[in-house]
Amino acid sequence: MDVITIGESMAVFSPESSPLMRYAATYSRKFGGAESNVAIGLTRLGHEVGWISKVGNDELGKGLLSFIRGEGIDVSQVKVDEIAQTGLYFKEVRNASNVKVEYYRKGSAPSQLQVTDLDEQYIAQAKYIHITGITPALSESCYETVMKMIQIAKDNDIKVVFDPNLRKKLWSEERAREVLLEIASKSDIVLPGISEGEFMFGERDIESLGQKFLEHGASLVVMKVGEKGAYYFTKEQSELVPGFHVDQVVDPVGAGDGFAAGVISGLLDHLPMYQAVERGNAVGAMAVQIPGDFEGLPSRTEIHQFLSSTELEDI
Ligand code: KDG
Repeated sequence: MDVITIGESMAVFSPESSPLMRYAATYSRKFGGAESNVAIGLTRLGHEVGWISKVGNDELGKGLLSFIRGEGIDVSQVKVDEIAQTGLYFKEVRNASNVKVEYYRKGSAPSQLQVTDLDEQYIAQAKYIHITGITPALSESCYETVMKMIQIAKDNDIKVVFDPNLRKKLWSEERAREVLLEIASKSDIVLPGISEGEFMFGERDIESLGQKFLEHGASLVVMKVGEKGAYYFTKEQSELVPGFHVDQVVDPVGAGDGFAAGVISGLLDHLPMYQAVERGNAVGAMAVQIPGDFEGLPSRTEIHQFLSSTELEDI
């Protein structure tokens, strides 16, 4: 197993008959969830991934689980909760910088995850665990489960990759800051956006934020700076890896998950840091060109084609 992640996936409803949720009478139904998006991205790039979660004993939960299984992800650790339901969210994309998300997930099946749902032997097979700041926001038991998973990773010399994925609708700012800082201090690799860095450390200077994350405990920080690309920071060096030009951003939701999948894939392939981050940028750029949280995530062949076609354009 290359990567194991833990988190909630939901049914995603997007307005169809009007671009605005308040007027739409018909909606399309897709699936989404930051951690399963990353799992799908990694699997399409050829890696072996496990996803730990819960779904409700309902039709959307069944659909969701068989879809994720169908993508080739190991779902042997996904449990069915007999009482709590599968969560939903509604997503309205007006343009690249104006996306509205409304959640119907309070008390959902994944928010019932508990420490006892973790199988240490299963987690111990991974090379990396992937954690986001969404899962600990779902409930106190989810917070405890995430912290236990990090502890298991540490006990077994597994690297922890952390994407803060700040979701202010899910918890108070005070609690969010406290937990995101706590998890960052226990992570090897942190993948923040610049606004998340500012939220956590109260400043926006990229270089100094990178150093703050390193001092806080990470050995690698990769900070996303939108279409400009991403900076990586290690104790030895820091560098900007420029992003790819995208003609039209159709749906920005899931770009960060694509980025995470690309970077982790590059690390698994032992690419030099610049190329690993470039793979992250490329997956993110491909993800935003297709509607849906993960639909645009590329296969290994597609990412190679994308990278070689942009090299030709540069020449
Ligand atoms: O990063 C994309 C995710 O935000 C989306 O798929 C849904 O997991 C989700 C969330 O909690 O917003």
